[in-house]
Amino acid sequence: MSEFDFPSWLRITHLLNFFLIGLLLRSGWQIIATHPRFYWRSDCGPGTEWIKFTKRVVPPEEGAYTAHDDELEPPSWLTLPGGRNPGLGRHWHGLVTMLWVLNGLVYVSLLFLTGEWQRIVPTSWSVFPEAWGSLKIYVGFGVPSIEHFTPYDALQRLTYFSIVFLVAPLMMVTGPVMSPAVSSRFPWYPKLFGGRQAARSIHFLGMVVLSGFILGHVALVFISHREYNVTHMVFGEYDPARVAQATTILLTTIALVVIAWIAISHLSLRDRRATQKFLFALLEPFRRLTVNKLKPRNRKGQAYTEKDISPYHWTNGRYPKPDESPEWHELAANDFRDYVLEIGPSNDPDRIVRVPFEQLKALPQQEQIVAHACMQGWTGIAKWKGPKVMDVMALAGPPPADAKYLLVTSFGLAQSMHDGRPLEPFYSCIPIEDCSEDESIFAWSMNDKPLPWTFGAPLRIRVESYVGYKMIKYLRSAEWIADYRTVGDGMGGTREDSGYQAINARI
Ligand SMILES: Nc1nc2c(c(=O)[nH]1)N[C@H]1C(S)=C(S)[C@@H](COP(=O)(O)O)O[C@H]1N2
Ligand SMILES: [Mo]
Repeated sequence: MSEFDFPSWLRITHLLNFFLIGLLLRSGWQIIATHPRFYWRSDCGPGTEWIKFTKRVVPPEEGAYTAHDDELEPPSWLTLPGGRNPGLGRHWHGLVTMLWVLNGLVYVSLLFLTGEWQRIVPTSWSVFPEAWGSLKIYVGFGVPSIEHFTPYDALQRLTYFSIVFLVAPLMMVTGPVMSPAVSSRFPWYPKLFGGRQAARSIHFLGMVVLSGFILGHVALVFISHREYNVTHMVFGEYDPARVAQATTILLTTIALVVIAWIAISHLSLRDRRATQKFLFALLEPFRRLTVNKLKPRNRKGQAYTEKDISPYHWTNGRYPKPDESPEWHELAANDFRDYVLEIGPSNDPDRIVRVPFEQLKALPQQEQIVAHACMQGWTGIAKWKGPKVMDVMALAGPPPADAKYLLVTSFGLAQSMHDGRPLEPFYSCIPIEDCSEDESIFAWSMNDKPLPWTFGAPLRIRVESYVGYKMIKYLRSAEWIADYRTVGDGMGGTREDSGYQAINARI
């Protein structure tokens, strides 16, 4: 009936695609659950969402309700891995993206190498009227007759072409906008899509189209010429004698894939630390080859201007409670005039250098209007000012020869821990190369005013190629260390220890 067969490479990449896309959707939904709101504007102001998946109302006062308070806890049958595990969801999304793109490249390359591309690439404008004809038949609950399927009918060809050559690439180009390393190196890139939130919304809409396609596609396999479809999918050829066998194999395969999707969620949760380490080890080489090479260029490119500054800026982490840090409150009572930044080594109090607030402000200052991106998905644009991290650290002398990371700690405790342990002081370890970036500063000013309490008073760190969880607020001390594995649980910071996130926060 047709010159096209269903070679084994086609059937294998198709099955792999089904398995992988399920993992992509499920880990994507996990990420959405951390900030179930979508915007076109980069402000993310409450009430400016065009769609949201939560009924919670955000009070207009910044900091009264944190993004962390807004997180949902999706079930493991629906998302990967389920629960409040955005860190693991993000690792999975990254890993599966790479596998899915690789599988897609194999599929598309073979499509062109074998000449089979004509099965899905329309070669005549008549595909539009013909597809319209098919659509009318389906809408009337009919099925186009079998002669049209050579091997696909016009509507199928048009749909498959759009999914493979339009929707999938759109997902691939909007995904990297979420990476602060990418968008601070190429500030023009998010603008191609109307900003980071618009790109995130487009990514979301692409997901909706893909999900709708999958549902319709699977349904039509069974509704429209089932015998023809199932034997092709399973055996590679139409064989009326083996329809029952093909149907059984197909349904069993679908059931096994669904079981595997859910099993992977449960396996990931059995030992979250092991999952975190396993996925980190697989992803880190890729990050080293790509995003690690990108240094921010916001300031030079003047990515944002005063008028872009967000009227509402989400927050995460609250200022210390009085009983958590009486010290911080004492300093706050006097507008932090007596604040000093302690520059380690913390194990040798005699060698700690105490830098008074005035001295920090007297160093050369750097100002930058930049987008802060939380790994949950929200952004806020603000103007930050302060001395460069390396200039401040130099006040205590050159870094020791074995210095590889800057350990920064804060006053008070984390707002919450992802694994239910008692609250710990918020800390982070930041590689020395990233501290040396042009835009890495200790900020004491936000939008031309001293840092408000909510946003980290009196001092916070900014590393513009990172998402938010590395940018410690309420800074108490900073010290060079040789190895982050010697601090806390040894994962690189509070969110890494108890939220299973990655020390490399460039995506
Ligand atoms: N001390 C402290 N610093 C912190 C946090 C925190 O919980 N405690 N949260 C981090 C996270 S996850 C983000 S996104 C940013 C949020 O910064 P903002 O509240 O100024 O918007 O702060 C980071 N720094
Ligand atoms: Mo965050």
